Amino acid sequence: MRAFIHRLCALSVVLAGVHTANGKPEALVSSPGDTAVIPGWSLQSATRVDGDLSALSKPGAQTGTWYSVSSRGTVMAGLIQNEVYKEDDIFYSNHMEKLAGQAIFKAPWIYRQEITLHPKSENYFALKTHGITSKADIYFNGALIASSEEQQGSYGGHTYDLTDHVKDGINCVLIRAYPTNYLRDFAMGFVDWNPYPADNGTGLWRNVEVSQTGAVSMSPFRVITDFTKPGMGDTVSVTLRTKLVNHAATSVQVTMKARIHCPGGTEAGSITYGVKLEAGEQNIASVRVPIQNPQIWWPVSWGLQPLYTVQAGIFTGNGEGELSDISPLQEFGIRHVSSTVNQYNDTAFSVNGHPFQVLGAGYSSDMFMRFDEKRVEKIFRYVIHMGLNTVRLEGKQEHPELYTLADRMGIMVLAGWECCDKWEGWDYNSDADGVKWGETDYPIARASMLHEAEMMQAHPSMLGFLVGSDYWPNDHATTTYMDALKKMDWRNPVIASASMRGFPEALGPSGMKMDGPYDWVPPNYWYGEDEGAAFGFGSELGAGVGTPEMGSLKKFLSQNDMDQLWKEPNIGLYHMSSNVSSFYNREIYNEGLFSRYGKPTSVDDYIAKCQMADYEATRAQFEAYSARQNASRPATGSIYWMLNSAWPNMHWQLFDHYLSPMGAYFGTQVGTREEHVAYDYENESVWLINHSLETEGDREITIDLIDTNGKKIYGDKVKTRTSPLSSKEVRDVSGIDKITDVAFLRLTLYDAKGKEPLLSRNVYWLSPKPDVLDRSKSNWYYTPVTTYANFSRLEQMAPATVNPSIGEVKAVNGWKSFEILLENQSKVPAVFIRLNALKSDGTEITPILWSENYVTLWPKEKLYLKARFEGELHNITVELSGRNLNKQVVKGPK
Ligand SMILES: *[C@@H]1O[C@H](CO)[C@@H](O)[C@H](O)[C@H]1NC(C)=O
Ligand SMILES: *[C@@H]1O[C@H](CO)[C@@H](O)[C@H](O)[C@H]1NC(C)=O
Ligand SMILES: *[C@@H]1O[C@H](CO)[C@@H](O)[C@H](O)[C@H]1NC(C)=O
Ligand SMILES: *[C@@H]1O[C@H](CO)[C@@H](O)[C@H](O)[C@H]1NC(C)=O
Ligand SMILES: *[C@@H]1O[C@H](CO)[C@@H](O)[C@H](O)[C@H]1NC(C)=O
Ligand SMILES: *[C@@H]1O[C@H](CO)[C@@H](O)[C@H](O)[C@H]1NC(C)=O
Ligand SMILES: *[C@@H]1O[C@H](CO)[C@@H](O)[C@H](O)[C@H]1NC(C)=O
Ligand SMILES: *[C@@H]1O[C@H](CO)[C@@H](O)[C@H](O)[C@H]1NC(C)=O
Ligand SMILES: CC(=O)N[C@H]1CO[C@H](CO)[C@@H](O)[C@@H]1O
Repeated sequence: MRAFIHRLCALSVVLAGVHTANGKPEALVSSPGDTAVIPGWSLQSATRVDGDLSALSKPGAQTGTWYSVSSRGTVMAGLIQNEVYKEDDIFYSNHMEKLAGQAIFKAPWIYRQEITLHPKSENYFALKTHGITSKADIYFNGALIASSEEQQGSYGGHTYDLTDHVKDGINCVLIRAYPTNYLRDFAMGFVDWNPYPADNGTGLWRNVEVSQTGAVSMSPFRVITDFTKPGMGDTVSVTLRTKLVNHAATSVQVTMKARIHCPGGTEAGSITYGVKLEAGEQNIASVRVPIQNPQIWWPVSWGLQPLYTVQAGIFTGNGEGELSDISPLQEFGIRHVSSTVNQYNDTAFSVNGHPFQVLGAGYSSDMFMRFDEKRVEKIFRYVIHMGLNTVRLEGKQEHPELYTLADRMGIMVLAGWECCDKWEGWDYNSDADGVKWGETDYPIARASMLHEAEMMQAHPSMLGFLVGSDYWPNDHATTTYMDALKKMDWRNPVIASASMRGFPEALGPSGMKMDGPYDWVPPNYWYGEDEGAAFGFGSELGAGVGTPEMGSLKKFLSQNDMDQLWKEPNIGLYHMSSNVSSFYNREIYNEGLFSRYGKPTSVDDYIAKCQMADYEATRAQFEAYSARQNASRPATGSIYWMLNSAWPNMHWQLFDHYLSPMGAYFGTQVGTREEHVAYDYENESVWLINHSLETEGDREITIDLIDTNGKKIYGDKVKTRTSPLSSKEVRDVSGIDKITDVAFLRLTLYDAKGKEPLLSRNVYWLSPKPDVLDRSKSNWYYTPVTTYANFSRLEQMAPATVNPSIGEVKAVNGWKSFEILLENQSKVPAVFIRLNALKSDGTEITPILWSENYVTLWPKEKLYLKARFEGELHNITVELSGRNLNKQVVKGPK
């Protein structure tokens, strides 16, 4: 609090908007068709603002002591931007706890900005919001243009007419954002993910825009195509729709002229569309354009992502008159997405006519809703590099940029509303804490759905929208959502909820299961027949892993916090889920870890063991779902809970907050491989997995089982054939019963023509008996284990000597890459070798794309690994560590 007041007195930033070279403020928008984001704001707590807001919303008021913040940002984001709070500090240990419950966050906050406009007669001005948390009063030049009755909800986007209030010269926008309660308001809560931000996400988390038009304005285009699958002929019909509004008090004749461009930039078609609009009339302009030899958009693993664009202007008269408005440049793709609920009531998606098995993970926004497009791009690169094809957004729909990135990168997006809180406060739902919906809530739900559907509609990356999460919307809410989606020409699947608890008649069964696990289960769990095991569609599930490596832990945990990790395995931890949740401690995880890998002897030993357990866990989940992609009850999809965290966290992530990949990441990367061989822990057998689309091929698989001394237990070679999008069990693994303590199983997959290329190589550590699950005692978040696998023999393994040699650095397009050859010089396997590339100052290079990591080498085996990263880094080193290896640091390429 002291820091807070100190900043208040010290700051005297005046945001005066954009200036031209001659010092005169430049108009934010100056001619019809212009739309501009209000570029920044002055921010202050309402408790520190004197006088009435109407007066304060007139140009010239003094806001010199206010904070200067970006175009979009919650209150906490703004305070961090102004260094009232420092991210490194509040994310450290439990420092954020002291922010919770402060009175300043219980009061409204004011965002204010002056903008220059030069109105002309017959021009119209509008203010566009895209959601303000939790609700807001909006003033313009002294007038209240929208009250908090109307401007409600994080997704409530509205357009307000400013025309009568605009002055020539300086104008002022002032927004009072009200504090947020997740149970009462349609906001973006974190439920049990992490501690809540002190402001509950209050404020202008999205941009506010001003637009200038002639008499007629147009909305962004919605795009509909009749494409369903390749081979339909050489023409696709594309229908483009936009809402035209006549703001004038007289009728007008207008003409819309649009151009569609091919991915390469050549023109694919054009439209001229004339219409007469009566005074105040709204009209949906709908035009069809044939596109010859269409270029089809594919998810990243199946092909390219060609994107077409459409943009239009609207002119008065028959097209020769004045420009009235311009639509935003809209990218779209030609592709088709559908879903069915199969005979088992499981949802199965198709993309371009092919069954599309979802291998995905749950995305989280930043805790303070900060959005950095570059960061999201890095996250999406990791998604692709891990072999995932989908992200699920649960109630965190983010900004249009996220969908554009997904379109360009070929990642599918399953969006939807948030679980629990206000969003699921339907009268029938006795499980939800949220305030029950009343009559005034449905218009907010409608505005939210309209706005988000309009934003998402044209994006080829959209796989579907889930109108409920843990629970399904009641009938009134279902109708509200469905009407809004229809109005926005929604063309993708709409799913009632992410669970099978029930469904509204209008939508039918969701076909998605939410039966856990969320906490630790052993790898063989996934090969079972219950709950989250590999059948049907798991909408959010995983073994709850994602432990960061030491380098990251030291950034956010104190020495005491780190000691607690292994010395007090059952204690609640601030960097786990929130303190009211079942996932506040690591009790279940730690019991499994200590029993299977042996009691840790230090924090380093604890983290090293965690990495092995995490790797096993994510690999098994994705392998089991892949193995059963065409089983008699197919595994149609799996969303790992979760992809990333809102802040530095200990679990539910595949890489950490600092974008450092760890065991959970590399287990996923193996488990999702396009062509793969996997071990079925339950059936003691080998599966051949194929996620690719093309024709059949011959393959050779090798199976090797050795003990901890490197002695052979079993070996075999299998020749087989493979077909697209399917998996089959090819051979039992013999010798599991001959394991005395721990054995290593290596599976390799080669092209049948010869040894190279190696398509997949996969090493397991196995104990004579797998873990024994008590499936009758499963609950919503895990299945208990009665007897654990025993890997404690790993602690007494003879040390291995591994000789690394690093090759030349290659630089291409701002990226650098190098190869590293690992060579095991010993007679014993070298177990779970981690490579960590460091900058010259000793800090970890992140993000980094390793071809694989945490590898286990056979005696005398050689293996090449590749690393790729962005930027100009010199004098890097690579640190090598492993289960039975002394840590060594190798000088990297210059
Ligand atoms: C945030 O929302 C929770 C309900 O989910 C509420 O208990 C808490 O008081 C809210 N915080 C603020 C600052 O209003
Ligand atoms: C699928 O769901 C419907 C509706 O609840 C139910 O009637 C039917 O029995 C279910 N089928 C199966 C195979 O579970
Ligand atoms: C849980 O966290 C809240 C908010 O930080 C705090 O007020 C409360 O005392 C905590 N409860 C427990 C049991 O630690
Ligand atoms: C899955 O496809 C493979 C062909 O690659 C086939 O051998 C196997 O029988 C199929 N599985 C089922 C259950 O149909
Ligand atoms: C596992 O093996 C059993 C017995 O051989 C067989 O009935 C079952 O179908 C196998 N399971 C799978 C998933 O292939
Ligand atoms: C998977 O199928 C594709 C197309 O059938 C083929 O090109 C590829 O070789 C197959 N992969 C495996 C592992 O057999
Ligand atoms: C686990 O394995 C170790 C080494 O092989 C052995 O000494 C120990 O008794 C085993 N523990 C249990 C509970 O079986
Ligand atoms: C790299 O190391 C060499 C000495 O080995 C030194 O001369 C050079 O300045 C270093 N480069 C950078 C960028 O640190
Ligand atoms: C593939 C291979 O055998 N690599 C080396 C393993 O280590 C021994 C030394 O112990 C070397 O002689 C091998 O070349």
